[in-house]
Amino acid sequence: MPVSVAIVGPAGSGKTTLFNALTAGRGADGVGMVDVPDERLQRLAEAVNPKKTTPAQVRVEDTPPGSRAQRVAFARQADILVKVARCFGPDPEPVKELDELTLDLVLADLTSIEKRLDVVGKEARAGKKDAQREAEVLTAAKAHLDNSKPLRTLALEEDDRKLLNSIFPVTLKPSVYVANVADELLPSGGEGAMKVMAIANEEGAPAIVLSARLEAELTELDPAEEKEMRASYGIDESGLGRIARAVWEAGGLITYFTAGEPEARAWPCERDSPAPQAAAKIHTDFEKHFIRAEVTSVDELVAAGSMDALRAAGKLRIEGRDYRVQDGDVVFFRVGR
Ligand SMILES: Nc1nc2c(ncn2[C@@H]2O[C@H](COP(=O)(O)OP(=O)(O)O)[C@@H](O)[C@H]2O)c(=O)[nH]1
Ligand SMILES: [Mg+2]
Repeated sequence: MPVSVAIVGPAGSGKTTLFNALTAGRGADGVGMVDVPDERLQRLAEAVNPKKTTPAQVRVEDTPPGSRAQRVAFARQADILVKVARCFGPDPEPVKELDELTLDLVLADLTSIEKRLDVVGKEARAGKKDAQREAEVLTAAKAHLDNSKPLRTLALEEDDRKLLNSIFPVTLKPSVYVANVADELLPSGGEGAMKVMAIANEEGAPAIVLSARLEAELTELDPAEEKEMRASYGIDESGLGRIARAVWEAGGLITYFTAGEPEARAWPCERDSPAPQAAAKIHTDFEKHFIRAEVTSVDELVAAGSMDALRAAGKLRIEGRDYRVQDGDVVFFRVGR
């Protein structure tokens, strides 16, 4: 399953424009699969010369028109939220508009928590095992939401956080903030962008400054023109590249690679995943049948030219099931059957 990203935010903030920029106009009905640019995969492919090169993908969705409830439901089905704030045009009010967005999401979680607390509260009073702790966590979460704060900013132990999963909390989702600014304010973005970054900082969420309209226009140029145009605005990386990195950071993801003759491929994976779990990204059976991982780095593989050459030289690290796969690892999984 690819990582799924929902573009959310107030009306007129540039969500659809950003969607078109990210999908280079190839999305349909507000949904698009987007290849994540990664120079490491390119270098690997040049060295290994595989038949096929497969980048990591994200599924990007634009908020469909609809009621507030529908917009919340839309946000709820995504893994990661990209929150777009309007910092261009007349009288931008990014703080007010982002607060309103947060409030919509907070109210949705509050409603779910109240319903759940009704049930769990009764169970706790009846002495049902585990209900006591869940009721406590829900009560703390409710108090936090009552203060208009997203659950993201409530300090919770991992086990307690899991207890909240039953309500599918939308304010617990990782977020990336996008300050959508007028292109004359690039690259810094000016006052509006500063305010958006301050909001992001408070939540420990990454923030990006861009002009969605400029990004959309840039997708229509050939690479050389695009690069030159970007440079004239003082930007050295595409909006897509920057958003992808922010999504990885917010979502706690890393990328590892496989590089064989048939295919060189980038695999998104949760940070700190043990090797068998990382292997399951390739095939679910790989987790159960995991034997060992043979590991190197992109640079070493590029220098050697192939996994086989490194193996023959005894330069592949052998790692067991406790190994945590790292960002940038190139891995060959040995699996049994
Ligand atoms: N100046 C400027 N206008 C933009 C930018 N991004 C979007 N817009 C304009 O803002 C309006 C609303 O954009 P849209 O993407 O439809 O917003 P949505 O309602 O959030 O989907 C459109 O007229 C866009 O052309 C931008 O970066 N700069
Ligand atoms: Mg729109």
